[in-house]
Amino acid sequence: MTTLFLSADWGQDEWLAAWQAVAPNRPLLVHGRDDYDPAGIDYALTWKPPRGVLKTLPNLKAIFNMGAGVDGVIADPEFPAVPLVRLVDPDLTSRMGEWVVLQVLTHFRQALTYLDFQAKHEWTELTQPAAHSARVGLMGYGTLARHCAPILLALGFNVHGWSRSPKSSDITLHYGDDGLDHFLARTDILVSLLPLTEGTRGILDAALIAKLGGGSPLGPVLVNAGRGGLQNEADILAALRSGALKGASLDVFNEEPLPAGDPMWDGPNLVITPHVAAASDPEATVANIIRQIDAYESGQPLQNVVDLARGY
Ligand code: NDP
Ligand code: OXD
Repeated sequence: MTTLFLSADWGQDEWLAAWQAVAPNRPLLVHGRDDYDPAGIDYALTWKPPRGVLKTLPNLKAIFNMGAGVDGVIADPEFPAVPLVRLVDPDLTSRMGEWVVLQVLTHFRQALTYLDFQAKHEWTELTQPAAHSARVGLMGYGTLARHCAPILLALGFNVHGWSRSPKSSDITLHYGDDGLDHFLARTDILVSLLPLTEGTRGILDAALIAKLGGGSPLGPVLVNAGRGGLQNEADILAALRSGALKGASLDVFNEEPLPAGDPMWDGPNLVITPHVAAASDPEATVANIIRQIDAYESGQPLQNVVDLARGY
């Protein structure tokens, strides 16, 4: 059973080393490096695969994405009719929890202002509200957000969520287009963990920011680790400059890497990280994918298969 590594973006070396460590007996070939017979490829390992290549593999049984978000795979207009498995792994999930909590606390505990004071050698105490006075809204309440919720609750925040479909949950959950305004009006710190689909593209814009609750003196704040395509960057920058947003943390951008001359770099009270909120660890990811392949080959169904009609 041969697997093909297909990524236009992620360096192959650490992935090949991880594969060798975890599955030395399973052949892994690299598109663009190795000669291969397309008919001999059983599985593909993808991250933003070059367009048109997947459809040239006639005996492909499944595609395993090395990340959680699959927008970079299904963007291929010639995407073949085989199951696409997205990454759901405790290592990635827990990294996202760290990043989200770091950003929420950075803004809520006014860390940027204190760093600014420190740079000026200034000893000034700011009024600090208690966590229970702030409402954190998790936009997208899937694998990652469900991990973040109990951590934020344990810190004392009020936490609620928004998803596409109704579901039972320990926290108040709003859903669908009808539930969005209600959710936003009750949110001081908005954390976006949405996938990029036709239903979510550009959703984080001036109109949405205007609907965020203004109940907390430290809000509203926007945190986005979903995808850059969710956000209107000009709107976010304007909102930071006008004070309509008190702060923001963005891990993802419409264009990555964010160009050196982009005005976002100098946005006030804006934390920028270079799409590192929850990086896929090669060893953990490869071990996860090999477990899935083993189970699949022993007749069990694949887990975390993407619903292509929904787009996530
Ligand atoms: P899931 O598929 O588990 O969850 C997605 C959530 O978004 C679900 O709750 C879903 O609703 C909701 N959703 C989707 N479309 C809509 C919509 N139109 N309206 C309202 N809610 C919607 O994904 P994960 O939690 O695993 O990951 C989320 C995203 O995080 C990934 O797609 C990826 O883009 C991003 N990501 C970013 C990383 C980084 O390092 N920056 C790392 C990993 C992931 P429902 O529950 O009803 O289906
Ligand atoms: C992912 C990512 O989707 O790293 O896993 O963005």
